[in-house]
Amino acid sequence: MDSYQGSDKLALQQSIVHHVEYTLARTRFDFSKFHSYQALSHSVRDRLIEAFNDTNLHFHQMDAKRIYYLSLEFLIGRCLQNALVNLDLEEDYREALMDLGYKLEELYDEEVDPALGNGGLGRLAACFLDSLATLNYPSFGYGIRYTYGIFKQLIKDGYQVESPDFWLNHGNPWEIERLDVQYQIRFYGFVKKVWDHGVERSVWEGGETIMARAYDTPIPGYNTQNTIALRLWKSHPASEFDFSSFNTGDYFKALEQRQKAEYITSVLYPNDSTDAGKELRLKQQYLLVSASMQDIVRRFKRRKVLDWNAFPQKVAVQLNDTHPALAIVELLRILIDIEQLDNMSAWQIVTKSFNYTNHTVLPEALEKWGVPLIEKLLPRHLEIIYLINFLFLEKVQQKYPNNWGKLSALSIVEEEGTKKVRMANLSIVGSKFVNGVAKIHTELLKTTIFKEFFEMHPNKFQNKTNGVTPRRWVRCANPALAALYDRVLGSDKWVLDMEQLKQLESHVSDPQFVREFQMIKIENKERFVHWIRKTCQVDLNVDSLFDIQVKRIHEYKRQLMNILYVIYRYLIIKESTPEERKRIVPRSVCFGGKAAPGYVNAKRVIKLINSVADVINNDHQIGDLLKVVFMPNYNVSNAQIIIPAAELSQHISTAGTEASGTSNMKFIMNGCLILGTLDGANVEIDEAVGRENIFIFGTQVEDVDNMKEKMRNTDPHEYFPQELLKVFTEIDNGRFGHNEELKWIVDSIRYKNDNYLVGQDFKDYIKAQQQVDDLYRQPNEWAKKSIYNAIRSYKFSSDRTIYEYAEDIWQLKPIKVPEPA
Ligand code: 26Y
Repeated sequence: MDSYQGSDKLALQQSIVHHVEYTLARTRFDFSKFHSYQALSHSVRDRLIEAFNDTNLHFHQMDAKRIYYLSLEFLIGRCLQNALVNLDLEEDYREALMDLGYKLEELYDEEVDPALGNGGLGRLAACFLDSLATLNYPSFGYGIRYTYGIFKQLIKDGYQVESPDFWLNHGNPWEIERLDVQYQIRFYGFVKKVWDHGVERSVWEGGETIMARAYDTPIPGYNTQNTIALRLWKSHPASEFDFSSFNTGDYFKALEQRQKAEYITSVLYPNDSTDAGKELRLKQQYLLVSASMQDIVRRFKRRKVLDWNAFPQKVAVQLNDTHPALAIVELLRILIDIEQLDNMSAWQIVTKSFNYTNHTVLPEALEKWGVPLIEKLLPRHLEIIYLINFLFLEKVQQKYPNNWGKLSALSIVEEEGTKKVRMANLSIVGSKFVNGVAKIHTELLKTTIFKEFFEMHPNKFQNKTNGVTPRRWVRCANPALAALYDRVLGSDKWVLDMEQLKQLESHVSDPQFVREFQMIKIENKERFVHWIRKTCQVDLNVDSLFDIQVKRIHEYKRQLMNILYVIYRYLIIKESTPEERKRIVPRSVCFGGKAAPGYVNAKRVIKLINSVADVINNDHQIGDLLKVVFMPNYNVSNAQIIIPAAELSQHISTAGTEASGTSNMKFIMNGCLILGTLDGANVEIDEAVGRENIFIFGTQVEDVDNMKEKMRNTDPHEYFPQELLKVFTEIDNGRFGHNEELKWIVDSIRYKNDNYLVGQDFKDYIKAQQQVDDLYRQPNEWAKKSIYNAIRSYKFSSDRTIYEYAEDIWQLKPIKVPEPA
């Protein structure tokens, strides 16, 4: 891409050397690898900022409608390579650095991985930003600049140990601190009613105020000047000092107050399923929505004429789950209390501007905040929530007179026990459109948790199947595959239009093409082996089948079923005759993922995996036939090494529990076969790649309730198949260590409820695993099927997803920023 500063080799070298001297204050003869990374990043940052400024100015001049993606999480991963690839400067910088004695790839590893998210939801937000920028949609991401991202996972003695992720320790060249963009945020206090020209008005006063300050990370699109902002808020003390403490002479107390303000955005909550319900988390949510809505309103008010009715034509807000749902209430408060609109006009504007994406049907993950907490922290917001609920329940009453069942299901306020605000109900009522993240998930929303809402407003509900960006997940993570595509397709246009991969269908019968594809997989496997040796001190055999399950550890995702099967496989090998051994397909089974710190069963699964790995990897009889690895600290950067090396990846949640899954999409894009259940996006992957190119097993969603019923009514000895009982016995007998916890995790399905149907699905899982082995014995057939996965993955580009959001939900058209002259 063109730059005002030039992008020839000499200009790039000069800019790097300039930053060594003037940004880092080093001499040009004395700088380390890390310094080179820093100087390089600053040089790239300069080019990003040019495009960023052009973009902001152009959107302003065009009075563009913008989409604002509000999310408590953005898992963007490393920025340097992504920026170079999107700006098309990777080759130029590689050469420029070579002369200075550095290898670009080595500098990539110097960057910390910003990990401001838990998992799928946060990573989805990051892929969406890449697509929004690439497709030239005027847009902003709004989130929180946590001082500590998701914890670093260490494994000690087989157990997960959490350590803080202070990612800003070495500075962050990718952000721009905006000292001039700050908003006041209030907590606690009281609501005063005042009469103003015969109208009663509410004034929220008192309590504590702090400031939210903006930090912008420019997000470049691929092959376009368009560069959008990820605007993250950090809490700061209000500039006024706490004079009361100060005057009473309590200087330290006054300073302490200031420090408390910074605490609000200090840490990301590491839960991704059970709601923490903590006051600090509510403060984080409110800080994000208040700062963002103030920023959006300020931008809207900069238009030439102030016409509030035009607001929905200029603003579309997307709520990434219910976490930022208070934005609905905050915008109402701003419109009613500050801009002095009447209630009904304000409500009309709000309900035309918001949309809500749901990411789960699991009841324990649905957010509810106790009324007493909201009343204390946000007294005016509670009043407004009651107002919204009143207006809405009036409509319900009109439509279904005296139907108490409907009223209690639809109400925003849950009356049983301590009163609670149901954030999903608030989000649905306040939104124009509500969407699920995969076909099966959206159908479940309509027929289960949001049934009553769907019956009342069928047109509010849409499906938007998730997607992932091919820039990071193919072009950056798998450069060799990208190069093959470039060469065979004659250009890099596929990066922007994944449907071009269809043209490769005919090449599957070309042995040369298949061979090249296989070679790329082998090289990626070698890179992975090297990385595993370094990080886990385990030697993997490159010729073994690389079988991978990486995702947050959860009972519903059934990592337990995977490791129990590994034990079963181990026992088979142990019992096999020399003749049988020859036919056994060598496997390397790799797990990765974090458990929420308070999730006891998830942590025990990690311990079980490590205990099993210890025994199997050190059993000399087994050798290369089976290896088990738990890869610590699964994150975006190591996903970029793991995924391209995978041959089989497991997505084996109980049907109806995984909303979509997104790594399944990354794996197929990299030519990996899926072993999975008909759950989440697997259902659509199955349709896209064809049943002959995927391993599907397990109970289907419509049978899950019956199977659970059966499980509850059957004696464990009859319910669990022999193959699994045998595995239980080995664990009981201490084959993997005499550790009570291993027994407890087994007991959690054996004597409690096997709610996720591990026992029910185990036999079918074994069968599917045998099909995997059978296919792997025919390398050519395996390769062809993996190619079909890669070239039929185009539907799962986040470009397709974002285009659908823009057309069906946001009514948004692209605006391309002109290239510099
Ligand atoms: C309320 C709080 C504790 C909370 C925080 C984070 C609750 C949930 C989450 C994160 C949820 C999440 O990551 N969900 C995943 O979203 C992906 C993107 O849509 C889906 O692919 C995936 O199936 C879903 O589990």
